Amino acid sequence: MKSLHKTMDNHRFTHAILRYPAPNFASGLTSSNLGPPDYATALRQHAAYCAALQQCGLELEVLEPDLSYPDSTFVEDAAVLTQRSAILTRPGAESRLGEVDAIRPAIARFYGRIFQIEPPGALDGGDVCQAGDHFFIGLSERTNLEGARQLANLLGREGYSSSFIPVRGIPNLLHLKSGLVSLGDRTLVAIPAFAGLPELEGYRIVPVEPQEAYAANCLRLNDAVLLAAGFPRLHASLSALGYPLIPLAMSEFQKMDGGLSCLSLRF
Ligand code: CIR
Repeated sequence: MKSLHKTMDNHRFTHAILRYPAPNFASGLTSSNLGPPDYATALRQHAAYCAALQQCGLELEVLEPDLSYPDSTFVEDAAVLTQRSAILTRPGAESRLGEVDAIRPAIARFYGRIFQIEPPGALDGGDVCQAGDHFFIGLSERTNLEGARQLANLLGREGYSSSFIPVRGIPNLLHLKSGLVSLGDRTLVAIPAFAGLPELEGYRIVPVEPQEAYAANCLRLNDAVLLAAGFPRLHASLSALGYPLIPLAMSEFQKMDGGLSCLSLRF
């Protein structure tokens, strides 16, 4: 097992696990109505994403494409990685359940403490937003109360606190982290549906305008922030806060309801 860089700041990373999009990527789940993704463009966008992670100093483990699971490039949903342990999830979409066993060996190369969400719990990693030693867990179409409770218990045993945020019924929002992201420094990026929640009191909120909602799913990696290209208002807000920004074309992943964070597991 390789040793991990340990720190209390959950935005400092040395490694990431990813999976190349499979040729049947377009057969994955989507609700976007943006048309089918182009595979060659998706591969180019994925390569640029990998290069951005490397630019931020991360060492990458990129797994082979897996034709059994067209959504498996969205590795974030299959696990929750913390500085203390790894928790394999139980994705809420039946077609994605097998992604967990497929990624387990890659995680076991780095983590000795591995836990698992058990039935009837369901939980997607996209519903889990870590802000320092606190976790916001979204209750969505993919994550049920039982899954959220199991995760909160496992995290609690590791010394982390959690709170639950309702995500169901918010239009065009698949996961909590599609609309609520931690940048560290007690700063959260939030769409209007989340910005005023009492659970977020005490945090500095970077608001995302409704027409730029897709860009909310940005990603703080060490000193930089990765951001979907083409969203000038959020770009300006984050720039004003002093974060070096790396804009990335994400169109083909957006067509499949995926954002920046979904494409990697960072640790
Ligand atoms: C799905 O519907 O499961 C995939 N097409 C997209 C998953 C995106 N994952 C994420 O936001 N964490």
